[in-house]
Amino acid sequence: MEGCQPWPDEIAAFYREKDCWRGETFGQMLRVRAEKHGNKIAITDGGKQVSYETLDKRVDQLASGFQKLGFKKEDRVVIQIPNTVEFFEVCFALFRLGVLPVFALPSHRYSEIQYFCELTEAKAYIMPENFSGYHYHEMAKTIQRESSTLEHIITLGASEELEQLADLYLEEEYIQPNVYSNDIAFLQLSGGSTGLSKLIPRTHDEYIYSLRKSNEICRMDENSVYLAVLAIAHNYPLSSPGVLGSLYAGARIVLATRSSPDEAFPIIEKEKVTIVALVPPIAIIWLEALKTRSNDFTSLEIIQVGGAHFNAEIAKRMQQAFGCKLQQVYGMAEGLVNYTRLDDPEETIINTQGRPMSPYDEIRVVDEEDREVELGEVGELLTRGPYTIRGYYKAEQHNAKAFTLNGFYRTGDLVSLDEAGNIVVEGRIKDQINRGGEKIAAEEMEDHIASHPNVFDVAVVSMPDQFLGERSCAFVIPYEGMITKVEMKDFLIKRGIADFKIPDRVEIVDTFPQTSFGKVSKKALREMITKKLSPTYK
Ligand code: J2J
Repeated sequence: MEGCQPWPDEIAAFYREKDCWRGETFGQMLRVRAEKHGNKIAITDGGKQVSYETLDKRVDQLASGFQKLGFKKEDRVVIQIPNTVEFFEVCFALFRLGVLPVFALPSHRYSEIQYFCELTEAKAYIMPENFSGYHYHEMAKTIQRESSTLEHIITLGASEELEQLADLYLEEEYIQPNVYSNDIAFLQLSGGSTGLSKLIPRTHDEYIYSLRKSNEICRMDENSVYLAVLAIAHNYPLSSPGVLGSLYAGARIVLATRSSPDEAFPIIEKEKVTIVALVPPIAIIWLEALKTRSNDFTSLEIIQVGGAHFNAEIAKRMQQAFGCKLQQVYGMAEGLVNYTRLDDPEETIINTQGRPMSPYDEIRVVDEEDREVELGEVGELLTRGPYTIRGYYKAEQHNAKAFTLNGFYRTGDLVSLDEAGNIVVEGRIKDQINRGGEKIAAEEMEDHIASHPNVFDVAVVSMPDQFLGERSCAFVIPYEGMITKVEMKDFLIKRGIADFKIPDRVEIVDTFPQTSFGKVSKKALREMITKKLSPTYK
């Protein structure tokens, strides 16, 4: 497909020969599950229960409606759908037509959605009427007015002006195009480090392989009940093993839209949840909340924690407090996912981020000259394998830097390996802030902030935070006087930027410290703000 790097033939042949890629597609996978599991419940969404059979049928009805709108194979559709049944109906309807969903997050706003629509030349944008206090319709209309490709704006809610998803479930037959397992199934978002998020093309073959391996490691089967509290468009709750792994296993998904103990704990008890995926800040809240609750957690077998650094002391307490297995997950939307195994020694589960899920994952830990470092030493992690991309979507120039000549993805993460091959994430070289699992590309925010009329120069860095691990701090050199955090926030909200990216702190300075090459020293800026925040952080 245009803009996507094809897998080299001999490598694709190798992964097929090794039975990693089995020729399955998502559309067909759901059909097979529906035939097998019939009226077994696939998704519980509040009071709503949807069986495998019903899901499959609704997906066909929607595919018929989408085809009638003119959606064709290889079209792109930006979807911004919270944790609801519609997420699955829309995704699988698009999969069956060979149309690519682009997975925006509910927290994205004008600037992100507009960019995804423009970059992918999206034919449609599907969003809720409102979610978490935000109304999406006005933003959608503005984006459509400015776009030359967006033919359809489809709301999950009610509207007289916009098309309504509810009207698109048609009983009519539709023509199912040939969708092949090596076709691109969707575009996932990268956390981003240089400029705006890059888009990640994933094929049916490789993504389904990652689900199968995840299921094996997490022992997912028909009896599993997966609770989704994180936004399921994100790669981690989507695929590690996440909601798609659950469907692959014939398990049941329970959807929640909030991760608070008030919402999640009673659900775990009532629905007899067996596995849940968390990011570290939520794990901390759950651990604290346990002190004052008496919910029954006996069904819970695995709590996964991933997406950002997880403190070892808290990991230890977590495992004891919930009386179930803790699993650390270190993954990336670009591919490679590492898990601690359920039968690993406690030391490994607490102190490491696990090891690659596939025997065909290749990892190298290298120094600045791409030379492998000694075992136990820290270096950048490079990886390639049966479910790690070979290039971003429409990003040739960036790809030349983000991948080695022989196809290894440069993760930008600093790691060390132990003797058993477990990875410990030690830091990163990419210019990104990991705010409790939500990724912020420093450069993207710098570009936004630099457009403020009173900003002469800006540098965005991470600062330590006990709860989120990191927060973002913008060092600003103004033309004159001051810029307050409130002023900055108002300015950025008006530009339409996801809330989590807005700097948590603004520091006004006269100059930036420089490296010996005359570049802004972000290391020195991080040290400055860390020192200022002491005595909490030494
Ligand atoms: C430290 N840093 C981590 C961890 C990710 C499973 C789990 C997570 C993601 C994800 C994912 C970390 N400790 N346990 O896609 O399928 C940081 C690293 C990594 C980046 C990727 C999955 N787990 N990270 O978080 O694409 O810096 O995917 O390169 O959002 O998050 O972010 P993302």
